[in-house]
Amino acid sequence: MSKYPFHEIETKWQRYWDEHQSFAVTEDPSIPKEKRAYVLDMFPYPSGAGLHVGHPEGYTATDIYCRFLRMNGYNVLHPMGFDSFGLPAENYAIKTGTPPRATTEKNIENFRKQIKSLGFSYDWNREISTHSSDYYRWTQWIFIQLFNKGLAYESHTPINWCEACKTGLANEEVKEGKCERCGTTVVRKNIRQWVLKITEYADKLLADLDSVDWPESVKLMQRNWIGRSEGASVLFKIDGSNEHLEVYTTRADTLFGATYMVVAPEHPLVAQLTKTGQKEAVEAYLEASARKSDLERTDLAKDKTGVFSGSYAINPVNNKRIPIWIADYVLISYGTGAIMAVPAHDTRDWEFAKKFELPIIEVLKSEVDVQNQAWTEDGVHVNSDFLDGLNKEDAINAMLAWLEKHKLGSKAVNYKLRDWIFSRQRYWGEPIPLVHCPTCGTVAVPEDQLPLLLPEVSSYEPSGTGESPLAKIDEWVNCSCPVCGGKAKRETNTMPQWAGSCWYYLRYLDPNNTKQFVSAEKEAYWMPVDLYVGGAEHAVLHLLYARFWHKVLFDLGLVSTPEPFKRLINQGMITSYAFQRKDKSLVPTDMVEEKETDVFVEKATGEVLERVIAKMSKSLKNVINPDEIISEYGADSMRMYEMFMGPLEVSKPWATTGLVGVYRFLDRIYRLFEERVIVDEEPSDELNRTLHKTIKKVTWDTNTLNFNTAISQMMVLVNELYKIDVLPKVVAETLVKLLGPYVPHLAEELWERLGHSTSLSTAAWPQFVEELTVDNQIEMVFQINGKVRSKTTVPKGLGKDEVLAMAKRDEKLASWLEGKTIVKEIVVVDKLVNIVVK
Ligand code: ANZ
Ligand code: ZN
Repeated sequence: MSKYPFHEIETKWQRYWDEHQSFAVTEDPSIPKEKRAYVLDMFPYPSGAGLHVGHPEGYTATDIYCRFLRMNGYNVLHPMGFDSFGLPAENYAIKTGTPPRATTEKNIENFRKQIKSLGFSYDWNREISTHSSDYYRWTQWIFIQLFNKGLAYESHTPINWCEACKTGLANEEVKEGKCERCGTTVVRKNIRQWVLKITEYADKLLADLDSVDWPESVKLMQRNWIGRSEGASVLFKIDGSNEHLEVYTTRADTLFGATYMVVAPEHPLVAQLTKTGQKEAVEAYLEASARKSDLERTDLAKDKTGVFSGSYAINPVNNKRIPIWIADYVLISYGTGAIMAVPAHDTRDWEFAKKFELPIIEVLKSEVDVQNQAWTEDGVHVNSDFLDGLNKEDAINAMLAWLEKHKLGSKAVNYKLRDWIFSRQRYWGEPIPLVHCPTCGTVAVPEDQLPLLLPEVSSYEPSGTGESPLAKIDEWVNCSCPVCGGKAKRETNTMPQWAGSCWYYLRYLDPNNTKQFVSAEKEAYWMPVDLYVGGAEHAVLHLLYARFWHKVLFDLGLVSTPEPFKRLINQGMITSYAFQRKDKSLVPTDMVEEKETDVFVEKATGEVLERVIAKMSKSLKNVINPDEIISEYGADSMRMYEMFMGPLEVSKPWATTGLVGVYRFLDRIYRLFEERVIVDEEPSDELNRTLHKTIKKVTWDTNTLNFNTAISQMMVLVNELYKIDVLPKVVAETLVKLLGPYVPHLAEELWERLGHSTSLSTAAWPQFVEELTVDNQIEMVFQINGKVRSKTTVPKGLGKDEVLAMAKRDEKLASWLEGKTIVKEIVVVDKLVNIVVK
């Protein structure tokens, strides 16, 4: 068996593409807009661990699509770069003293080499790294545009703080109360920070989701994160004072059931509401709740806590005096930070009322006793005066009208979305280009002084006090004010890692422009991104932040489309098999033995283990290293296997046996071309049909990113070719073209061997003839008295008389008809003829 020399082939063609700049792309004005495509991958963070198998999955998918589009006459932009600011390099610097720049650049080298070893058709002339000053100069410039537009402001409200990372975090970076990066429980800390007014774009961010072709799940996550809520703001007079307490409610219809009020511990009126006798209790309570995270405070399972303020409010609809409590299940950051509590119809209020023995009044006819449990569904209103008899929706409208008439309330809209906490108290990020001047206030660094370089430091340790390591460098911090020239100090916070990825897709369009972040012509030539592929974990982080910046740039007239990414696809996760004991604990793969097919036992104990699907992890020793796979089976096998595993969007377990199967398939193709004589002849009718069916299916499936089924069809064709001894040239060439996007190295090699001197990547995609792709021959069944007596193949759509005549001429039927009388003739077109005889 001849060995398939993938190693030489792959090295040869990677060098060829590099030398010939095969995938460098320019803005050719003669190509119309609909024949241009911008296909984007989520760029990687160059971690020390190198590429993992998840990266090539998305990258292969986009690469196949790009190569396919090029062969179909498209001008394709397909760039790659590195998201190279970020905490891991900095944490490594703290541990080892290696500067983050050195680590990052070494990692980038490695990543680039690994990515190149997979033969992706990137235009490497456009490579960018977010940590390079040529790049972050423009990240800083965009920040200044936001600052000048009033979209960046300094804030002192408590923020999420990770004690381990020693930095503030955005709400989006807090997952179930923990730091998204390190898992430490997030606490609240009062530090000065820079915040971006993403909330100003809440409505646009929500509305424009309807205009993009994205997975519904991602749109839903963004909608929920933005969390638009429609309700009413209602004013409650504070008894014995001229002040009002304003609440936000989605259930104005339940006002007659509001039996108490609650304000958040941070509410500005707390001090004023607290009566002398309650002072000590309130202060103790405020202190205790300050130590809790939002999650602990709002967790439904947690016991409700609170303290009475000593004050009362007047319920505007019935003038009843109701107590005002302070409780931390009400968040200061939502609505007005105060609520009217309706314990009969809200679970949290009900729990609170039970605990503190507050009255519970039913205002919707309930199917339960509201003294025993809250009724949160709809019902006819009761105990509600002018609302009695109305359902929820009508009652809300009636109450709103009443409130507006009496000037006690109005319609209101609220969002869950909070402004984006944008500053980090860390070293390895873009310095925020602002200067604090005692005379002029906070001013932006002038454009001609950008980039504001990140200074070299000797210690990367964050202070933990809320200042970045930059604060320790006096020569850097002390500067002169760009406005008045007086002594001033630089802002020492840095930007979060998300900043660089908010606009990188724009820099690829014009990576070397020293005058602008992107030229208007190039932006208009390519944008928006036609296809964006990446992991689902970015649904509300990167993808929301990038949309926000893009919309700001759009409003400034700096980009031409309101949305950056027209179509988005989330690749599924590549998981792995793991082995589980009866007690559900997992056994590292190297301690497992396959006794017989699909029977796995733990080596040490002999316990039979169940094979389950799990995330790849170091501890389970089931991490697949792409470098090893490539060196053992080749990049083409790796590419094709990852596409053959299943639909792009679903998560699927890695199985090396599957990879070997794909490798064998490629080996079979290689040998086919080695062993078969290739002749300039027309293929047989049958082969020609298989060929055209294959072209049709591969074209369709590649265009719709259904790569796994396209590969299956190519396998069908190759099997057919193994049945014949000589290979018609047109069939051989077509097969190579179809393989081109999938296994570009092998395909280029075979293309060259077929006598071509130019790269396959510029060849035209094969076309199919529709008639040849439909089955024209069908099997016709001939029956006598309902019993099948003969079969024959006939052209599809043959008329009744013709098939009947054929049946009567059929030799096998002759003996059954002889001497009989035909009483009936039944013909079902394209199916059967039944002759009834006596
Ligand atoms: C009275 C009421 C009666 C409510 C009822 C609900 C059910 P969404 O839909 O998420 O916007 N609320 C308002 N501000 C709050 C805050 N800062 N912290 C905690 N809860 C707050 O939720 C709006 C509802 O959440 C509001 O409507 C309010 O309770 C509560 F049968 O008012 B409702
Ligand atoms: Zn000044």
